[in-house]
Amino acid sequence: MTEKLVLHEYSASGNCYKVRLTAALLGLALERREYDILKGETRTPTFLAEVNPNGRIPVLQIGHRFIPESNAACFYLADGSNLIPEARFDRADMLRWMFFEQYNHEPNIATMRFWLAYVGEERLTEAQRAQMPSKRAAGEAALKLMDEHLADRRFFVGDSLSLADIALYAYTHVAEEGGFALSDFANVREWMERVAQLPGHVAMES
Ligand SMILES: N[C@@H](CCC(=O)N[C@@H](CS)C(=O)NCC(=O)O)C(=O)O
Repeated sequence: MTEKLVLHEYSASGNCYKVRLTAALLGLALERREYDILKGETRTPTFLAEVNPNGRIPVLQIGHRFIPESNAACFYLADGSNLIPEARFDRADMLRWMFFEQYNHEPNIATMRFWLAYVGEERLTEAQRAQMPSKRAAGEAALKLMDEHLADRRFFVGDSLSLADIALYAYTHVAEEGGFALSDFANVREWMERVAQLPGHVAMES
């Protein structure tokens, strides 16, 4: 890649970690720019006008162009690499898990983690508190589905690491910070260990 890659991020965010992990596994250099989302730094007029009108990180900057949405940013970095399966079915299956991550997993597991570990339970609004039981149940259902899928597989798609694993690993490996017990999900725990052992793997706080 010839253009400079800049990651606009909040380093404790799993969505941002997905992009850093993808880049690390591919040996790509990223310049990092930190924003404090607890202080609304992605909601300033400048950020909205120049980086992402949706007011969120991560955003991958490629030269003068910007790709918001973590999974799209990972796809940009990995396009043409072995993190994207060659077989047509497997590529679609990889996308299936990445959409599952965004719809069934991240809105429950990541949100619970953010509320409990970063905002603090005592500072949640009544509306947020009221959503906690349903988010907990939906997060547990997502983990159970993953655990069942991994019963006879090493990785989510085919027999090697793909972006599906990276997308799901990011918030699963810190799910306990959101109050989710991983002790019941042995297959998930073994898969997380497999991902953590990969050459080039970087930890979230790196
Ligand atoms: N679907 C988006 C979600 C992005 C997102 O929710 N980012 C959060 C941090 S993980 C954020 O920027 N929050 C700050 C805000 O909404 O003001 C993705 O996968 O990148």
